[in-house]
Amino acid sequence: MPASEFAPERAPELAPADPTRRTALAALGLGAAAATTAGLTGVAGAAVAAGASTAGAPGFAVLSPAEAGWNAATQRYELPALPYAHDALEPAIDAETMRIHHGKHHAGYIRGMQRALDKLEAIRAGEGDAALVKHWSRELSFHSAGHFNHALFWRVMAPAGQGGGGRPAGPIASMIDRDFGSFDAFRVHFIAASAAVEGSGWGWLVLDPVADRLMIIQGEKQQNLMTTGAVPLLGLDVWEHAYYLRYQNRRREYVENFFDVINWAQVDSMLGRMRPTD
Ligand code: MN3
Repeated sequence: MPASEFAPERAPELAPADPTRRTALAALGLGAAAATTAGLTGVAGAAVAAGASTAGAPGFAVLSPAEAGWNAATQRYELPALPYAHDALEPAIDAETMRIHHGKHHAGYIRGMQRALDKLEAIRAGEGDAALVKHWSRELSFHSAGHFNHALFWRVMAPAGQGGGGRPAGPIASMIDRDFGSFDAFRVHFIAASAAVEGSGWGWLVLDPVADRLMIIQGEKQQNLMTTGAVPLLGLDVWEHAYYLRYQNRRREYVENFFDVINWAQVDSMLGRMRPTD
């Protein structure tokens, strides 16, 4: 496809963009396609608040811009700081794993996401290789989902006994009881689903906002299998880089110990952002 098709004559009219729109599109990373593919990119699409003006808008407010590392001044994503020390989740998750996972892996997803955004922008401007749109689009999908997945992951954990572990309270507890039968039944199901992800991926507790119902699903890689429209509320990274230093091949043990550090108040808060009438 010739580059000119990526630089339609009317494009300059959109450039000055109202900042809200620009922020929303940038936050979603996928421009106009984002609205229909938010669920597919997953967490990438659904997890980020698309600018302050849309607070409370269904589907786009699980993470605040600050939680997602969005710098409105530079219009770029940055690595959000961990809300606790590297060793704060011991013994469930060791400090060295946290240091590498956050400082290297998560940072790498953000670099990959920004690189893809920059490359696609260049192609739209006629400066890049238009034949690589598919490549950079795949890169964007993978890395942006990787970024948002991790931004959410850090937030849904807290040190054991200091916000982490125990049982949920509030609306999230009521919904878990309603949709899974009991917290214990939910726990067994979530552990089984997370432990059984094929290869690298995630265990997810998501809200189906249409049925207003919770579901447990699996994600492969960063975004494959993400259900359309699903709003992520609780995610567990089961890539080997998330647990191998401490657990080696014992993924199930890691998944079980994750329950010692789940920050249920945060999960309940995110549910509330998506169901503001509660
Ligand atoms: Mn990871």
